Amino acid sequence: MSMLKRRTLLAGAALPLIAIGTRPARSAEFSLKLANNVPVTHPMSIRQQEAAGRIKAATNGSVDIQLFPNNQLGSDTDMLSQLRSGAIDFFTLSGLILSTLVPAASISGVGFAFKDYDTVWAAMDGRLGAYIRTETGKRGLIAMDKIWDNGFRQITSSSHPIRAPADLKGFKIRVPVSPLWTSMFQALGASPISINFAEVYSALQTHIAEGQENPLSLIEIAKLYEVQKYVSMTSHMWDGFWMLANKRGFSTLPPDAQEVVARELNASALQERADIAALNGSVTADLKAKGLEFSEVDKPAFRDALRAAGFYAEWKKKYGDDAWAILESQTGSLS
Ligand code: X2X
Repeated sequence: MSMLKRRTLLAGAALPLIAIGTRPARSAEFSLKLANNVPVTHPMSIRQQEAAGRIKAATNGSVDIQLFPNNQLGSDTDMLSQLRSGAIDFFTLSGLILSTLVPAASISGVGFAFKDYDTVWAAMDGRLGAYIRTETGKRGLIAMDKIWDNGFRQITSSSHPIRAPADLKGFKIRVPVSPLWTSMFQALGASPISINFAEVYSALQTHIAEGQENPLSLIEIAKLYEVQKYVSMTSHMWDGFWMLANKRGFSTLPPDAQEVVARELNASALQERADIAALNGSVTADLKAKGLEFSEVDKPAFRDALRAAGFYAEWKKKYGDDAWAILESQTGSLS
C-alpha cells in the first residue's frame, strides 16, 4: 500500500464516530494535501482550488487534492517541515524562505535584481529558475516548473513614511524568516525582525513591528492597510511562490497522474500571474481610498545604499560565482 493511501485510511480512522455510516466511502485513491500561507480570497488560493478540481476530473476522481489556505496548517516554517516529513504533499513557499533549506533558492530575491515582470518571467521560466529547481531537487523536494507570482514588494509603515534610505534607520520592520531578507534590511540600516506571515497582522497591530514589506496585492487582500498608514513604492525585490511537492510522496502517484497534476498546477500558476497583473492595475486606488498614504521613492538611492554597505559583494560570495553569473545573465550587472 502506498504511503499516501495509508494516510488516507488513518485520516478516515480519526473521523468522529457519528460520521461512520453517514459519509459516502471515499472513492479517491490518492488523497493529497496542498497548503499555502495566503487568504482564501488571494488569486493563488482561487487558482489552486481550480487546479484541484481539474485534476480530480482528469483523473476520474482518483486524485483528490484538498486545499488548506491561510496558514490553516501552521506557519511557513511549520508547513515546510510538514512537507518534508510527508504530512502535507504540496506547499507554495517563497524561494527566499525555502533558502532556509536550499540556500541557493533565495537568489531571485536579491535587492533590485529585476527591473520589470518581463525580466522576472524570462529568468524564472529560464536558466535562473531551472538552477533553483535543480538545487531544490537535491533536498528531497520537487519545485514545479512554473513559479506563482507574489509580486514586487513595497514597504509599509505605521509610524512614518519611508521616503529615502535614511528613513529606514532603526526602523523596526517585520521580514519573513530568511537570511537574505534580514541581511538586506540590516544593510539598509533598519532593525529587521523575522516573523512568519501568519503572525504579521498581529505583530503590526501590537506594534511589535512598525512596518513590513509585501506586494500591494497582499497588503490589500490580507487587510494590512487596517494596521498600517504609509506605503513607499520601493519595489525593492520581486518575490514568488514555488509549488513544492514532497518527492517521495509524489513518486507514489502513477506517472500519468503525476503528469496531470504538474500540468494543471503549472497552468493555474500562469493564470494566477495574470490575475496579479490585473490586480496591480486597480489596487493602488483601492488602498488610497482605504486611507493609505503613498510615497514614490528614488529607487536607485536604495540600491546605492545596499551597494555601499557591501550587500551585493557579500551575497555574490555566498551564492558563488557560477550562480551569480546565471543571475546576472538575466538581470544585467548587479555588483
Ligand atoms: O511572508 C510574506 O510576507 C509573504 C506572504 O509575502 C511570503 O510568503 C513571502
